[in-house]
Amino acid sequence: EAGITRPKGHKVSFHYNSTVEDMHFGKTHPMKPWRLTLTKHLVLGYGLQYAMDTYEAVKAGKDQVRAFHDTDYVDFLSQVSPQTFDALCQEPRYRKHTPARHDADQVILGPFNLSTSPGADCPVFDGMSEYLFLYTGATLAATNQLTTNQSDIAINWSGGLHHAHKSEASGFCYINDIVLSIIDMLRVYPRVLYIDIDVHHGDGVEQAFQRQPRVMTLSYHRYGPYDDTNNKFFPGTGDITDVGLRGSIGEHFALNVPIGSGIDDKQYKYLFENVTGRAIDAFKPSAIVLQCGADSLGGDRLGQFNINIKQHGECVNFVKRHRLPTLILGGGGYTARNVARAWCHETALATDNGTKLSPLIPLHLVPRPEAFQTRAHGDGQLFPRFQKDHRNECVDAQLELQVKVL
Ligand code: ZLS
Ligand code: CA
Ligand code: ZN
Repeated sequence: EAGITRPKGHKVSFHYNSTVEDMHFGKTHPMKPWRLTLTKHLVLGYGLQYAMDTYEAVKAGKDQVRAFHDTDYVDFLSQVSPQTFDALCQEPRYRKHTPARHDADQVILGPFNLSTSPGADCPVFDGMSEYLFLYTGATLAATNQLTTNQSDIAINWSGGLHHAHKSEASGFCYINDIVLSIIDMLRVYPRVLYIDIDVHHGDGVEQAFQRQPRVMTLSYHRYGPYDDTNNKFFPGTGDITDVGLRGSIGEHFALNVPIGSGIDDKQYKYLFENVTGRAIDAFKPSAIVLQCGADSLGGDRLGQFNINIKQHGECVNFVKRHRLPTLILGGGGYTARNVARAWCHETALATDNGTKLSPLIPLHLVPRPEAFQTRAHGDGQLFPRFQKDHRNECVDAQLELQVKVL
């Protein structure tokens, strides 16, 4: 069986910082950053680092985040922790952002839709500030690789947080790294197409560019009431009639594909390839941002679709065939072992190694601790830190994959 090779006609970069793995949104919270540990270990276990350039991400600067977000919100995010939250909320400049309100579950919310309650979508947790600025830094570094022509495809599985608004966290998203990336891209590319295959509507990105005809947003998502209550599937927007701000020059530069529960591979493929293909033909993007939320997979803890890793990856392949500068981001994904399988597979597809992932993990490629030392960038080097605590889980995921993947 052929080993992992570097892709022939294009260059791929991979942006990551293992610090994000240590974060915990809370015991019962569905967002588990350790899914990124599993992903990293599968990627390294298969030797995919040799097919691309891996870069250790650094934190984004506050000034960079202000390109989209409100100054007060950025300052708050950069200072907040479970320890500082209450005192910060008392500061006069933040009080105007703190209307007395609660969420649909009667959880009390602080400023910017943040809360220290474990029952909140957007909790304040230890190390949160570092986590937010790191995933954003990774996306901006990946974007820079593309805009400076140093990579053709750039990957950040820790990014893709599509619900965050200008001055409000929403749906597990605090900083909208996607919007920040597209703002950077617009300095170089005439037109950017944003495609979102997360099971949720990419509302934050759509809203940010609702008046911008140089950005087309296209989201595929579960839409509609999902049980016998009146509750809508989060965030409740993204109807087919939603096409960008009416009367503005951005009208018709947003596309939405609302979908019922249980969609299968064949149906998804039909929708994705027809709509995306026609959007690309009509809009003629200069670059593409693809949000690969893995909660559209069957068996996801929050999602309600029924698509397999194979079809999820076919979306990546379809986009890749257009040979445009492409930023590949993560997003949702709440059944961690499947998230890791999907994103490792999609890393392989991006590097033209899609047919080479044997379901039998080559054991000599399981990363050894000494392999995790920092080396100079640019020659398929490995990540510098080894998370001892996570090692067993990761090996477990690899063993499980021998049986199930593809
Ligand atoms: O796209 O449905 C909601 C909003 C609520 C119900 C949940 N409560 C906590 C707040 C009010 C109406 N929120 C969704 C957000 C989904 C975000 C998806 C992000 C992305 O994949 C991109 C990363 C939601 N669905 C499920 C939950 N929240 C949820 C489930 C279980 C829990 C535990 C922790 C917290 C409270 C109990 C929570 C949220
Ligand atoms: Ca979506
Ligand atoms: Zn989602």
